Amino acid sequence: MKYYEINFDGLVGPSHNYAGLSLGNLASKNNANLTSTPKAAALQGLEKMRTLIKLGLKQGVLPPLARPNLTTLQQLGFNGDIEQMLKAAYEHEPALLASAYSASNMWVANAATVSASPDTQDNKVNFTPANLVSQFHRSIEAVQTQRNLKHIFNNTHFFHHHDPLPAHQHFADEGAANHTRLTPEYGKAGLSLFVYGQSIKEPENAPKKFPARQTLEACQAIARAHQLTAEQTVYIKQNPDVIDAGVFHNDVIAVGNLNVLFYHQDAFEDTKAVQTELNEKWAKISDKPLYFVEVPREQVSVSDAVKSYLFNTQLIALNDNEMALIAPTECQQTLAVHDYLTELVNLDNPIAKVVYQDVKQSMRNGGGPACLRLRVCLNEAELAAVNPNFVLDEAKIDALKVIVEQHYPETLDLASLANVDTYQQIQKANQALAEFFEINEEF
Ligand code: SUG
Repeated sequence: MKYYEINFDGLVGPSHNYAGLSLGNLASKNNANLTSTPKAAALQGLEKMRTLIKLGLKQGVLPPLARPNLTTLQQLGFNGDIEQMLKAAYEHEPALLASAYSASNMWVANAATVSASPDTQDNKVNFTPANLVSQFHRSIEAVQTQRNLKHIFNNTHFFHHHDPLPAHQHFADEGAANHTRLTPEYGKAGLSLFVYGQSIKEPENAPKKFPARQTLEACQAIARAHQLTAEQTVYIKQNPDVIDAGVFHNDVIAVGNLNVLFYHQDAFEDTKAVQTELNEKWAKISDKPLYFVEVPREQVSVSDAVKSYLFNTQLIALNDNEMALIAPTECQQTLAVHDYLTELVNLDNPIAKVVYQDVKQSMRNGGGPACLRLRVCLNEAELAAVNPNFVLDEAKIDALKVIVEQHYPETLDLASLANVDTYQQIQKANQALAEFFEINEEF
């Protein structure tokens, strides 16, 4: 049976704003309080989805979580009517209101870890929603994300849904952003690479400035729950220095797909050991070459990689022999990165093409093309079991564009979040999306 890697993109929600909420994410801090343009942000995301369809890939979509999250505000003791709640939260602490309003669920690379059915012992696609405990505004995503995933992948014959890991720093988990599948073919058992920032048992070996958002203990728990075999699982420690330089997820410094791992020389604590283990484990599953495409620091500094999001590119298969990178336009504008990419497509590896995509609105909050998508590997039968409302074609993209054009705010700043008119406009957009996706608005 044929297998596909399908990108499910997070649709940018109508409350997209810049609140500087993410410690360790340099773009989020640097652009705090900038005026956002939710309409432009969602349109940019939709155009990226269209690009993938035009390149011949199957494309899915995950709906934005309804915001503001009033349950969270109530839990924090903000009560009364809407107007009172919004005002009280804003006056007490604007960041709390911004957290309840955050559209951060658009970065669905952090929605869940997904294992493909050829890799799991129950031969089902396994999902574990990320608990996202490291950042308050993201920790409130897990409950709704799990509900959405169960609704979209709603067939127990094909899909196995696990609960998020316990909500504690010990098991801090940020989902697919720290998980990579290398495989000779989508339909064959592959290697699961779990990259972590720290082990709870080695606090001395953690980054000094910024939090490590993924623990080894979380990775191990997911591998156990998804019943991945030890021979096909590799745990890799991130270099703590790059976390302190703004690499808050592994997908800011590495990306892999099929038989290619594309990463920066400084990404991992011990690159040689990583290569050795991967080569050994790969040799047991395939005769095909495994490509390590390592970017030397002399050519691209960690700082340029973080600024341009060179590694937050989507590495996609165009056909059996060729792959392409979907890169943010910031890669074109960063000289060293552009020079590197021009050279890369002529080197001896399957990456044959770079497609530049404008996702600036998301980039300003530290989310590039790869943050905006959750990869799900599915065979034809599994794909047929997916709720079709979440599998896109260009006509559906056009219909979503109409909703965005009609209902999304042109601009938002933090003060406007406390305004009841803004609330009502966002509610209308939420309702239109709920109708389109046929989901309960409270989702
Ligand atoms: O968790 N930014 C997100 C960006 C997530 C990027 N995802 C991946 N690398 N996979 C984060 O830091 C900023 C929100 C704000 O500041 O308004 C934010 O949540």
